[in-house]
Formats: sequence, structure tokens, C-alpha cells
Amino acid sequence: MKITAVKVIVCSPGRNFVTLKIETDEGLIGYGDATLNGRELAVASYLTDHVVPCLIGRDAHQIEDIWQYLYKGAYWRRGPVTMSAIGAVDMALWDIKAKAANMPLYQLLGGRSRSRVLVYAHANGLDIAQTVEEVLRHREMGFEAIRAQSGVPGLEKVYGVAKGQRFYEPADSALPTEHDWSSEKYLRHAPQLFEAVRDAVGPDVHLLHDVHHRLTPIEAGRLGKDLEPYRLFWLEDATPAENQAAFRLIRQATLTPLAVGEVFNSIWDCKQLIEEQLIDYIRATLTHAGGITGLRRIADFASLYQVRTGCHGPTDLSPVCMGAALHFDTWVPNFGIQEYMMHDELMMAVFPHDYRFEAGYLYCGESPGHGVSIDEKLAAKYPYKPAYLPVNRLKHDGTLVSW
Ligand code: CS2
Ligand code: MG
Repeated sequence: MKITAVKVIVCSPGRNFVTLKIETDEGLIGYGDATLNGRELAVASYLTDHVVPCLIGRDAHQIEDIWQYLYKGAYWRRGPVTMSAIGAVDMALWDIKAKAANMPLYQLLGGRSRSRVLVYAHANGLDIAQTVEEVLRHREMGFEAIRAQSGVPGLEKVYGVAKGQRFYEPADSALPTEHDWSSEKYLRHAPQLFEAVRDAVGPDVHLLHDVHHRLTPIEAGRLGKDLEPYRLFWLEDATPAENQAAFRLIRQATLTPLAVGEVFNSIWDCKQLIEEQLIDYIRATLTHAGGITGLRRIADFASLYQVRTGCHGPTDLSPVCMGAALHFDTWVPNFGIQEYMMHDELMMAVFPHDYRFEAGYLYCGESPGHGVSIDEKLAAKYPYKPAYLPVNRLKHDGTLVSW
């Protein structure tokens, strides 16, 4: 089965998405998500200028060989732009292979390991009271796992909290906006937030929290320890993870489970974290970690160390990634949880899909492939719009820190 045409579709139905469409001489079409928030056009150009010409005429069935060709063959390995491009190609080829087999994708991966996919929602509030209210609202919607983020007294804007929007969109401006930060204020506030949230929801709801890479290892250890009474499901990105050994210090300080990996794009980014059992959940997902082929390697390796998956699932990955991730989640033996930030109605209309949410769980569809495509006519009505993630500066002197 030969690849005959490959198209890169950039659209912005509320936010930017990059979608890859691969066509074959047997009439089968596959879709992949190549969205890299704030750097969308770099991946689109990488695909159009450097990858697409190499794909035409290749056998669409040779997924592994094409993966190696794009990974090793480029000479320049890894990195978010390259791996998002490879991720999209890989996702589209698995879509095609599953369609050729006339099976839902999870069947090709090895079949169903579970009946449904546990997901966590985002509850964001400007203060503790509003966050508690949001957590309870999500509980009523049926969620069994909820991430709680709150504004911090004395800080203007804080990660995860947006004023008056139904859907939180971090890429909020045509040029990066500036947020301010104080680890001291945050470290005082976060335990108070979780005391209130745990008190309101009781013991049975899984609670999660994202630190978004903002603390030093010793501060992260302190936070994990202070949050222990509230029994979090996980504490995410407590410190930047380029230095994987930094997590040894956090581990020594706390029994709060740790999750890392939404910015990772290969197994090499998390090898030590996994091998030394410094984390409990690996957050990499299909688009940024080289597709099914890349993520499967990470998950299999993680399973040796009882590290479970917790795939990144923000709105800045398209429903194509979510659809494919749900097939992955349905199969992967060491599944932990799936993030579900929820796309709005327009985004869901641009990407026809067969997955569905019901009472705290997502269900992948049974149609052949990964079950998500793109309505190109509708997508064309929403052209690319520059949008960037904010940057973060220390409140007292303006030093640039992790956002
Ligand atoms: C976040 C993301 O989902 C998460 O846990 O950390 O929303 C992240 O900020 C965005 O994906 C950045 O593009
Ligand atoms: Mg995160």
C-alpha cells in the first residue's frame, strides 16, 4: 500500500492545531496530530519541507521502518519539533493500518486491557472558595479524578487560572504575556487549598495538582511533604526534569506520588526517572513523544518499574491525539489515568470523532482506525492565528523563571 499524498492542515477553531493527512493508493486515509503549542508553524514547515517529500511512494504498512527513517535518517535526533512531526506521521500510519485491518486501533496494539479509560478534569478558581466550587461542579459531572489549581493571594496571574472563560487556554496572546511568581507565597497557599478541597469532597475523589516546573527540588520536597495529609493522586512537574537526578531529593522528602513528562519527547528524557523509580506516572503522550511507536517503547520500559501512564491531554493537543491516546490507554497494561481538558463544541465539530465521555470515563470508539478525522471545509474557515504561552517572572525583581 503506497503513500500517494500527504497534506499538512493548519487551522485555528478557537486555538491552533496542525493536522497531518496521509492518503494511500488503496483509498485509505490516516490522520495524525502535530500540534506543538506556540511553535505550530515550525512543525508544519518541518513536515511540509522535509518529511512529506520523503513519504511519497513509501509502503504505508512499514510503520517501524518509516519511524526509524525519520528518527535516525535525519541525523539530528529528538527535540519537540522533530518528534511531533514523527508523532503525527506515526499516528496517521497506525490509523491507516487499523483501517486496512478493519479494526479499531486498540485491537492491533494487543486488544482491550480495560473496559474504559479513567480521566481527570481541571478545576480552576481565582481563590480557594472558587476552586472548591469548581471541584464540586466537576464531581457532579461524574469525574472521579480532579486536578485543582487556584490563584495565589498577592500574585496577579497564576498557571491554570483564567478569568471568566469556560475553557482555560494558556496560549492567551499574539505575543507572550507576563505572569508574576513567588514560590514562598505559593508554598504557603497550596496546602491550604488542598485542606479545603479534601474537606469538601471527602476521601473518595482522586485529587491532582500541577506545579508546572516552578519549584526547586528542595521546595518541591517540602510541598510534597506538606500535601501528604490530603493524599494526592499525583503532584505534577514539581521541578524541571532536565536534571533527572534532582528527583532523588524530592523522593527522599515525600511519599506524595509524582508525575512528570508532558514536555518529554523520547525515552531518553525519562530513562533515569523511571529506572531509579523517581516518579510514579509518566505523562508523555503520542503527539510529542513520537506517536504510538515512540510512546509504546516508553510505556513498556516504565512497566518494568511499576511506573504507570498518565498521558498529557490538554486542549493544545487536537482531538486526533486524544482519539489515538484513548486506543493506547485501552490497551496499555500499565495504564494510570488520562488527562481530559475538554475541547469546546467548535473544536469537536472540526474534528469528527467517535470517542465519548460518560460519568468520569472516556470510551474509545469501535470504528476502524483511531476514530478521529478532520472536516477540512470547516477547518478552512479558521486560519492560523499567532498565539503564545505566557512567560513567568519573579514578583520582587523580574527574574525570568519557569512558567
Ligand atoms: C498542562 C498543560 O495539561 C497540563 O498539565 O501543564 O496545559 C500545558 O501548560 C500546556 O500543554 C502547554 O502547552
Ligand atoms: Mg502539566
